[in-house]
Amino acid sequence: MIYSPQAARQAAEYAARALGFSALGVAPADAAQGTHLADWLAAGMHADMAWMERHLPARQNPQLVLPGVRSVIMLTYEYARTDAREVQGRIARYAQGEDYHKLLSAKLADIDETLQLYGGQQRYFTDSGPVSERFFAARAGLGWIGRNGLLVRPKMGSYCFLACVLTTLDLPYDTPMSNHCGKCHRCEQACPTAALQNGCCDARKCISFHTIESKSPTGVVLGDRMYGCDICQEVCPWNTPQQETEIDPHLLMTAPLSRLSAQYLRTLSDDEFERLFAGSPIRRIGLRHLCNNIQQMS
Ligand code: B12
Repeated sequence: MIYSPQAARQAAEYAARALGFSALGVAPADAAQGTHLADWLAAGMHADMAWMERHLPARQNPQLVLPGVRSVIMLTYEYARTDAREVQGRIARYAQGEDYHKLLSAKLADIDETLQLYGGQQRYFTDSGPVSERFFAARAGLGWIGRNGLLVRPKMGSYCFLACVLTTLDLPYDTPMSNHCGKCHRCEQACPTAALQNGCCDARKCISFHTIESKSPTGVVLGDRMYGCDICQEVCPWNTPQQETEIDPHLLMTAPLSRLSAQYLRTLSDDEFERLFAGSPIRRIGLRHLCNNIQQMS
């Protein structure tokens, strides 16, 4: 089938906007990633996330994920910028509402269908596949990789999910933008466990890792963080919103959860936990891990 690359890209853009994504950019699938990820793994900074190691070849070569891939479409989706918790025990903003994997996958399926009309074959992920999403988002011109390791956007900051659609279509690419962190080191200085160094996040020290991914209590002092951590984003000057943003209501916290203190959550039965966290990303870690986190809070 003959298609115009511009028309296919435009169709993807229309779909993305209609589905609530805040931006779309395109990177060449063969963009050179350098040795950053391999170095990070060699230094053991992935802690016990063995899956990161297993997927190294695919992460470095999208051809192994989708043979014939030519373009990587990167998308951003906004989540809440404010902390909805009114009581002790903080929850990372990205996890305040429904699980984004499910929410965004349905939208990505829609973009896939749109591109099929142009003869493309696609695979799509949001934090669910062996694709270096930050790397491709930066390469697709959506922002730069900040000292906190996150994709930072000039007007919108870093509070967003990334999602990707790998496609066999050869779409027009975007130009990367320059890094605007300048001399600011606030994120590195504010991280209570010194997890950030030289633009690298050492998961072994990161509170987010310890409260979400780690399989056992780790002895890291979590402060008031019960699930995830946003400290390196809260102090980032680019997160002072310069643009009004509408947040998908599915990603906002329910009233009961905003009011239940960490100490109360520790007393939940298995059934109560399942009901309160149904559909939430927090459900994945289970009640025991949540209780361990609460115990480790200072
Ligand atoms: C593993 C992982 C984690 C781990 C490890 C963190 C880490 N920094 O890697 C843990 C559990 C700790 C974690 C925590 C968080 N995560 Co996380 N995580 C991931 C995951 C699955 C893989 C990231 C990865 O590959 N890490 C390895 C490092 C080495 O790779 P990298 O930092 O992405 O760097 C790549 C490029 O940026 C580039 N690069 C970076 N710096 C440099 C410098 C040079 C010189 C060069 C050449 C290249 C280069 O090279 C690397 C390889 O391509 C991604 C989803 C995905 N599939 O990509 C989400 C993802 C990165 N996480 C995300 C989020 C939201 C978070 C948290 C904010 C959650 C929270 N509030 O608790 C924290 C933030 C912690 C932090 N400051 O990084 C979002 C980021 C959105 C954004 N705006 O950037 C992602 C993209 C998920 C998503 N789809 O939305 N995460």
